[in-house]
Amino acid sequence: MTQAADLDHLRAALALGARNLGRTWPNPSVGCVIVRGGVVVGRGWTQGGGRPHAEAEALARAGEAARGALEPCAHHGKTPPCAHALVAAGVRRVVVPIEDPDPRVSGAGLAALRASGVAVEVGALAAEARELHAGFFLRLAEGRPLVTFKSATSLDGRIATHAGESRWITGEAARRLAHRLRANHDAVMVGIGTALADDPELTCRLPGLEHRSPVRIVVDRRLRLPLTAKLVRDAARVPTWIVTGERPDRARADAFRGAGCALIEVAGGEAGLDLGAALQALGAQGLTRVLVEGGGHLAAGLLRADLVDRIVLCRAGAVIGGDGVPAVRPFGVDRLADAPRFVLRDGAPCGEDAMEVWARA
Ligand code: AOF
Ligand code: ZN
Repeated sequence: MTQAADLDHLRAALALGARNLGRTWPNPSVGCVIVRGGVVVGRGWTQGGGRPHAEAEALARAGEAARGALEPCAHHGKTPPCAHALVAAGVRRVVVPIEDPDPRVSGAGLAALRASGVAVEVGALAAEARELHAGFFLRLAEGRPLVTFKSATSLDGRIATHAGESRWITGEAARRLAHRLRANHDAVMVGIGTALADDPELTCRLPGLEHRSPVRIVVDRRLRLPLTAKLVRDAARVPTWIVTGERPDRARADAFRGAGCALIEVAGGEAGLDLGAALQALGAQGLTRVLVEGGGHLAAGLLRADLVDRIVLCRAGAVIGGDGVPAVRPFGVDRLADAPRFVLRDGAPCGEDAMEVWARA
């Protein structure tokens, strides 16, 4: 029977797992707490690059009764499987919210534990765990990363005035939130329009979290990004991937590669790149969580193709009016029934602004 104390430990394990979101892809970021006589004797979470696993980390700090936050793996990868390690350590009872959907593990980790006489309980806090691992699950199920569109807008959904002035609509707290989001995503992606207009760095510049900058991706069908762009100039330090059309100009492609950028070629006609194919290609690279920071054309394309899973909005108490630049460009919604729908997951003040998190209905 899962008890109230188990739930507390599971919550702690989920919070430990959340620490390394954005750093473990293609692996999930798992947390594990080892409990002995009601006392936490070991805590662990998946390490950068996906290994060691959470259980191995927690066991290294030892204990006798375990509560983990995902089914312990059962396969032999680069490290021995966690299920065996838990048995060998004398763990008597394992509490996990969800089974691991990875076909190498699914059910086998729990079966291995049960076969060794370990009590196994599955299902508590399953919704929370599914949310934590939503990117990992989606990539396994559909081959693409979870897509979160983030925007900082006026009350009426504008990101700049008609004259192009955009700095700053929202305040300092919203900017910090944006950098935290960069830190817990595998990659941050913008369209070429934004890359040209803003010359962004797209790094995480929170004090102490500079090493958590994600992969930076520009969707640039015709390779219009200048080689002098900040994203290209420091591509050797922070990975920069350019999603472009098929058979790009050879010399230009070589110049980008020479500067340290990776090129990902996807199909697409005059209407633009096939964004579904682009996301499949990013999933094939191992990405599980992509943060889209705009601009309005990329957001519209993704929404039109029903490829946006979460929206994080920071709204400032300013009204710009209809001649301002919209966060989302037109994407051909004629009937309300065709509008992508989202449900509110979270909402809170963020400094002077308001923060909302929406999930695809
Ligand atoms: C766990 N604990 O902390 C994580 C797990 O490539 P490998 O050998 O590292 O294995 C990757 C798979 O292991 C991954 O697809 C997922 O099923 C599981 N991740 N399992 O017991 C962990 N990160
Ligand atoms: Zn493992």
